Amino acid sequence: MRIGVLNGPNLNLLGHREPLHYGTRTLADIEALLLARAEANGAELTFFQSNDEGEIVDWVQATGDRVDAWLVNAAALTHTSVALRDALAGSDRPFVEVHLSNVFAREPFRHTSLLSDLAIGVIAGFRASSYLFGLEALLRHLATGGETGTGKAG
Ligand code: CA2
Repeated sequence: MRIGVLNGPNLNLLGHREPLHYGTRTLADIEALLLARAEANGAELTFFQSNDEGEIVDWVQATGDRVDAWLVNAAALTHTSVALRDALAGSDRPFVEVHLSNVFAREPFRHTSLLSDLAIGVIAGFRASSYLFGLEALLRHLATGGETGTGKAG
């Protein structure tokens, strides 16, 4: 299984600021945790982070044919980006949406996601572990032929 791991704007700052919301691990720490878990499950990961919406859409377009699924923390683009929504839908690959923080315990504008209804499922609030739970959910979804979640995007 090949999985594209997408991180949106400002997540390059993880571990350096706002630990109350986002924990103390850096993005590199999270990628290392994911790699170890993926390796144990025979999965291959491709990582991408950008602060630029257009670059993210380009990456999804360019990578879609080479992955089976996505693990997505779109950060602020979660709440704003029709372009990313359309790119993920257009990739025809299932995805799990993850968030470090519990977005529903925060400002109202973070309660809306333009991605969630296309996702197999959403995991929020477990800091770095959200990514690990998301990866496990995705691998289980793929291994069981899509029996978990709605699988609307794939
Ligand atoms: O909780 C999450 O994972 C979020 O996707 C993080 C986004 C936020 O806009 C979403 O509502 C929820 C923000 C990522 C910003 O990351 C920073 C990390 C350290 C310092 C500053 C920003």
